[in-house]
Amino acid sequence: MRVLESVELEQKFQDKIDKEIKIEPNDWMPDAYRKTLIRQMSQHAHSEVVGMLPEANWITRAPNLRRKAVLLAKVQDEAGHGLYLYSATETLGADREATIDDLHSGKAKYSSIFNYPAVSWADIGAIGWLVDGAAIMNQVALCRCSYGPYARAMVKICKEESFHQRQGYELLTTLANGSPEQKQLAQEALNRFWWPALMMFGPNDDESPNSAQSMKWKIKRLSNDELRQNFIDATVPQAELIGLKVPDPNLKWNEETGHYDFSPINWDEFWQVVGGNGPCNKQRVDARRKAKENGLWVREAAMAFAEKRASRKSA
Ligand code: FAQ
Repeated sequence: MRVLESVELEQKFQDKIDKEIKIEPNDWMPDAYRKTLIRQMSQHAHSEVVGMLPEANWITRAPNLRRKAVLLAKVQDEAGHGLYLYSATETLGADREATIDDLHSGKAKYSSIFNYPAVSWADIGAIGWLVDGAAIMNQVALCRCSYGPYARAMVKICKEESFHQRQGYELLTTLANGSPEQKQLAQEALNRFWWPALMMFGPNDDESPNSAQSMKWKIKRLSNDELRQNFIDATVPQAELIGLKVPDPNLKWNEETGHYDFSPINWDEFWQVVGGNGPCNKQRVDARRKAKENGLWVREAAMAFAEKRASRKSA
């Protein structure tokens, strides 16, 4: 009887998804749907927060006041994205503190890209152009995700990411049109970030264990490979427009498919980075752990204030 009930509930749930009706926090949902969303959304939140680190490192070294103000605003936006996403994850019953502890213990994943260092000012342009560009390609599809709070958070996030992508491209355009040394800096940044940006979309579809179910539940609308191809098709002409060369000898427009062909991705490198062995994994998690320790007095003071106010009200 109970098995029958759960089969019926699952069928009704899938019918809703098929009819494009959003799933809201108090609606019935299969445990596996809830778990998948908590996994993806918390990883996404962690990515936004860890993603602040490579860029924040350059705020004090921005070459002028305008660049500094823009970078500061961008990094603050990423913090805001992390907060929306942690809140959206809480609507599924996840405990925020436990989620963050998983990041700090090294248990939780976050995007592979943020384990690469930003070694020159041009890397700040490459991060905006390529990393935010790849993030938008993925997140525009997530605006149509079946889970309401995630889909709605994505709408605002995408608007801000568009500004980030443009500021990165504008920064690299300026360098590419500058002195030969500046152009070289821009080219080197593209060389460093191109392949890691392509890896952001995750493993190839036939190696992606979560994709089939996530597509059925309309959490994902486009596959990892489709999004990656769309990103390449959109980005290569942008590189050409500013006179930079994409570091792939096999990159070629294919008239028959209407897409660019490209070289195979180095998945060994990807799995090494995801497994904790990238150039900056340890540094990134240590920085977040330290930030939590340093903020302890603020949390304690806020709690003491809240308790005092509550006891005054009840007196
Ligand atoms: N890095 O079966 P799939 C940003 C893992 S936000 C690390 O294909 P799925 C903004 C995956 O978790 C960037 N791990 O997985 C910004 C899974 O492991 P699990 C973040 C990765 O979930 C810009 C395993 O591999 N965006 O950049 C990665 O169906 C600038 C098998 O993979 C999001 O998180 C990776 N790149 O598809 C901030 C978007 N790829 O969990 C600051 C939301 C895969 O089973 C500065 N997430 N893995 O142990 C998604 O759309 C999906 O989760 C994918 C992966 C597409 C990332």
